[in-house]
Amino acid sequence: MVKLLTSVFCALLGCGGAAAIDLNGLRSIGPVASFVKADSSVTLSCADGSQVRITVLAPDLIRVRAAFLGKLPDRDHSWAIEKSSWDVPHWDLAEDSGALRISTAELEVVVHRSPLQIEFRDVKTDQTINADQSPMRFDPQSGVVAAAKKLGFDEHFYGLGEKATRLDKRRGEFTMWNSDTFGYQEGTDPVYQSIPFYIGWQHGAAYGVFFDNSYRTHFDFGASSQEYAAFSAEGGEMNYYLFQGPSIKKILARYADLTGHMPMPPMWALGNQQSRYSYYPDSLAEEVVRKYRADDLPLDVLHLDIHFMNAFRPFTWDPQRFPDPKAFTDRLRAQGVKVVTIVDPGIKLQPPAEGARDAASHPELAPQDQSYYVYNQGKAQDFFLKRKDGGTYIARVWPGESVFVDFTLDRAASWWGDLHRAYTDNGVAGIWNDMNEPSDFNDQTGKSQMDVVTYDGGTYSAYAGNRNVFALNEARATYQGLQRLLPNQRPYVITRAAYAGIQRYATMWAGDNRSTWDALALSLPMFMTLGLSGEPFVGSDVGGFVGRADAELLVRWYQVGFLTPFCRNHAAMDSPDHEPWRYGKYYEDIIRKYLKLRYRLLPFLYTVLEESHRTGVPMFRPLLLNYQEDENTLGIDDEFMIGDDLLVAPILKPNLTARLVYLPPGVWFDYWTGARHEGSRMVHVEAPLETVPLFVRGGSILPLGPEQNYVGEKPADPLQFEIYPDARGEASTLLYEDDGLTEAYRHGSFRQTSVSYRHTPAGDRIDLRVPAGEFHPAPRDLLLTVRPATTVRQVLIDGKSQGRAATVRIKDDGQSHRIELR
Ligand code: MIG
Repeated sequence: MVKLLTSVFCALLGCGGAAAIDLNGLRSIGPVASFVKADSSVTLSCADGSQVRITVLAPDLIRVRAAFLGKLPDRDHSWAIEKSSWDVPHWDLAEDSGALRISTAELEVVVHRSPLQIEFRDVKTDQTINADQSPMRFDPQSGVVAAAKKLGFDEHFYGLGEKATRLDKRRGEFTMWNSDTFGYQEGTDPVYQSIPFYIGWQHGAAYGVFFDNSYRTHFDFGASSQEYAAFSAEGGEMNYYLFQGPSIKKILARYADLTGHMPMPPMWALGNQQSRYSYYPDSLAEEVVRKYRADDLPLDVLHLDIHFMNAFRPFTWDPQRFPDPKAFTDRLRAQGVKVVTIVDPGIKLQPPAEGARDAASHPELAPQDQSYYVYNQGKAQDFFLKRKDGGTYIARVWPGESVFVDFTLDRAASWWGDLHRAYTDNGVAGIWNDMNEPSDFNDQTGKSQMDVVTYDGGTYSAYAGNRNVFALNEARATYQGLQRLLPNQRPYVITRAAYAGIQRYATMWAGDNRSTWDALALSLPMFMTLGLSGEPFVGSDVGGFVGRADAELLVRWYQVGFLTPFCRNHAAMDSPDHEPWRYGKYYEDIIRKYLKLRYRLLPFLYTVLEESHRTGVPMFRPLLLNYQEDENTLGIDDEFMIGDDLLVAPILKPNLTARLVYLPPGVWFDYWTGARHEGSRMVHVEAPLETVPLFVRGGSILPLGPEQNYVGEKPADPLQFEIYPDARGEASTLLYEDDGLTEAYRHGSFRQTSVSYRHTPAGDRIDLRVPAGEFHPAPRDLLLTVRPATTVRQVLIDGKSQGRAATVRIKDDGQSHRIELR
């Protein structure tokens, strides 16, 4: 009975993780006995034979790596790390009897010799940022490693990637173990992804810790003690990076340097997307698109879920449901709609029938029941994961008994990438990676897979350290395959599971959420937290996956979704339909209004997307990220910001038509009414079902394009700039544009348009500067309007009078111009 109750409880709350590691049962590393200084590091030898290496990577980035009771291994490899060689910055080493002191321009690392405790200090403020509460610990039997840091009385914690909890993680306890958590809800832990990176905040200053260990890890932010925050792993190395802020944006930029920047996705990835489990046959899928177009609803992408495959065999098409996939995708493309297909990692275990052969060309369209080319090829080349005893690891997923590819094997990874020809040859534009925790119906805990080994650079390393990087390596293989198959096109990959570094290859969606108000509310802190963990392109199923969304919930969901990077309506097989039109015209009209606004905002959204690519700072942000010195923002996770300029305070409960909105310091404008508000206070805002409270930051200039029903349907002509002055009467923007599709942006083919505005006693002045970059948009007009005033004024362009107008219209001729309004 107890067992039954526990398992019901766990099914509801998801007790995928073992209980947190008890630090008291662990042994402490010995004191420092001697040390050796090298070019960028200091290696400590401890009295117990342990070794610790402290490496200076940048003035604000230090790596700590420890081996217990022995020397550090020569092999130093992590799938998460993009940049492993750094230009050594200037640093100094000083020592006294008590400690070694490593100092850079920003940090001092004090290594107390006995006991060995590491303390990081900000050299500018002379404050301790982060300090060991006790020496690093380990268990020689089990392989557990752990570190405990002093917990600040006012310390708050953010990050850890995909976590089904609120924004501020202080006093929380979390596990990383990629898990298929259907219908998860607040408190379920772990979920699909493992991003062992967090940010600590205290008195306005932040630091970051990336515990790069892909075993099952645990984080305890003061849940079990008032005295420490701890991180531990059930194996692998004690290996972490300390990032000095104090700005969170600076930490995220460094984290992106270390683990990789998100490449620009195609611009149409920002378009509206539609899915369900599953649309088939082809005629029904086309009916969905026809309905979108007939109802004047924007749509860029249609997703095909597992029923499009031939009996769930990856890299095939069902010959009855999709007899001519190329013609099908062509017809959709003619309407501006791209097709994304799901790819599951489970390859059906299907030895060929006697004498059966695979088709020489387009095997993906062949019947497969006698012979399945993917299984045959993988088997022949020995690409499937095995157990220690040499037997193939056989899982159970949609096709029945299935095998998984060892993505750490380069040849297997490139074979996997090339298999996507089955889709790209048939006009598929993007790939959706599901079930890649990997999910195995036989055992979702991973316990019965512990003897699975992975090639991993010839080490044949254990599953325990590889499960969490399975999806990362699958995404890498997929991304690189798409690069080869669609040369000079930006790959578009969506993943469910992940490890740190995933942003280099894939965008994400948050798996099997529920069609509930709680799930909608939970999605906000989840997106913010992902953004604070290096994943800028996020979203979850609009309307919710599991269960039934009613019309009100669906509308409110779109009032969040219309500004999430990934905006896709999706539903489970047994969930009622909830496409935008399913509840009638009244609701559909509201949804259309938000989808249209998303497309009008594309110039703005794309500019913020490029900022994410370049700087690692996410699109979807907690207020905290933009206002980290304002303590009022520490726990706000029912409002969000897109970039620096838009603030959204959605309605997250039924039957509510008004709410309180906290506005951070500065000036804010109600997007709908133009009303001006002073910040640093709560305002009460009306929010009937038609309206989501939406504010524009004073000081910003919002670029807007035309309404369109898919990306690229119309040129951005006229391109409109709405000017929202700050308290000093100033505003500015730097619009980013490129071709939206190819890699040319990496080589200078982009355009940055700078617009700035100043209010003076003599009148208003707007400056357009000569744009930077080599991308040249088609000829177009620019419209400039100062909000909220719409009064007609005398307009002068470069000193010449243009008559009177409320909106300035000017040719975008690539020259600089001075505009005066009097
Ligand atoms: O739950 O492919 O999260 O989006 O529709 C079954 C079928 C497996 C899980 C994904 C979901 C998808 C579904 N998949």
